[in-house]
Amino acid sequence: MAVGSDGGVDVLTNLGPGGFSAPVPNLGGSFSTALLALDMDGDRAVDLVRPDSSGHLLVLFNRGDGAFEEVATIESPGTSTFHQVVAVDLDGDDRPDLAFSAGVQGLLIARNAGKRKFQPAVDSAAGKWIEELA
Ligand SMILES: [Ca+2]
Ligand SMILES: [Ca+2]
Repeated sequence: MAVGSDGGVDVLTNLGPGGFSAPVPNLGGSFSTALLALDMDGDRAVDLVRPDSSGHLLVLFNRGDGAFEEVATIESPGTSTFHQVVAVDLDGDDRPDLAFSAGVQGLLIARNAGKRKFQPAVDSAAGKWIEELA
């Protein structure tokens, strides 16, 4: 289980029925307002997506042993405020893309280019305040 906090993202390992380990800081150091857990690279290991406080969206790829490595940093020019992040395959290539609401910045879309790479975020709702996504 991953938990966003003011210190970044903490990871609690599932120890079996009814228990988790103590939280282990994993790539901490910046504030997380939204957190998404799913397999972004198709290796069947759950990865994490979270914004930092500097206007970047970070994709932390699961090494397969419960630890995560930050591999992809998606720039989102002009904003440091993220309200919500969702993943959905927007272009039908079977790779989840990322959409995130950024308040006055609108709706930003970052397409998954495969091989742990993402295209730069594009504002898809210029001039509109977007806070919630479904
Ligand atoms: Ca993965
Ligand atoms: Ca896609």
